[in-house]
Amino acid sequence: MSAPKTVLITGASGNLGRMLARELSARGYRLRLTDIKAFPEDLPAGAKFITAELGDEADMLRIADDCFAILHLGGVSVDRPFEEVLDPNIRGLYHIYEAARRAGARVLFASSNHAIGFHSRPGEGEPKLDAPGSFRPDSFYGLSKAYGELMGRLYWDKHGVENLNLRIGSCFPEPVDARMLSTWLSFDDLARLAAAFLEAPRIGHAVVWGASNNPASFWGVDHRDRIGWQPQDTAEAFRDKVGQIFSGNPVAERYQGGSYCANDYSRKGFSPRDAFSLED
Ligand code: 15L
Repeated sequence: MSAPKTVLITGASGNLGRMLARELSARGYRLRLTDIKAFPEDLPAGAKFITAELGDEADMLRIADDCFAILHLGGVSVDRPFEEVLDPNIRGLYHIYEAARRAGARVLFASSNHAIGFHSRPGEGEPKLDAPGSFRPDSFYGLSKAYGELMGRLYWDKHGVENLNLRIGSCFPEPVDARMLSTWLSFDDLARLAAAFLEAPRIGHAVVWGASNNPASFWGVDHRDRIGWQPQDTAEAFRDKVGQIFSGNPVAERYQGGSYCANDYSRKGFSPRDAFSLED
């Protein structure tokens, strides 16, 4: 039997990192976990934890040494001011890709719907947004995710570092509002995607929408066939519970990124009725 592959998970102490550590440990992977915060529970079998900052290049190169894959969940994961995003998400991302290049590792980048958040939500019968569509970041956080995806483009084209950019919608135990009937990604679907990513023979540079099998999804085609992933859960099961929970903000309700679009919004003249003039 061949030796287990070593997988590095950054941002391992967060909700998604802990869940993936448990799931991948159960699937027999040897895990290296890192975060700036201590791992808040018992380490799963076969896992080693190292406290480190993404902004520290030497640490990142050392931690990723010999890894087969990096699941990069680390960094700022919500809408924050530019200065807070800069070091972990911009400089840190470069360290992750340099580490992957030197280790010969593939990268699963936890991108976000906020890289495209200023696309309008499709109405009934209107076309959904396809993955090759344009970036329309809704925040400095979303902008850092667009940069991360383009970093993956560069490292594949120039260095052959394979990468999958998962544009996560809303990955929580359950949807909590009407928007998440479109954007929800279940923990189980994410775990199945991570396993498929690790097993796929060839990925290249791929972009996949991180949402469960939601009929109300905003999103269309992507590269999921490259890893043979099909989500099995659906937000529709929660429609009765959350289908009437709206933000009350017209900017948030118009765009895919929701409240991230409305935060700090200062464009003059917005009214839901003239929204079409805002497309360009
Ligand atoms: C994200 O990118 C965030 O990490 C998460 O906290 C949610 O805000 C999610 O997007 C979302 O759009 O629902």
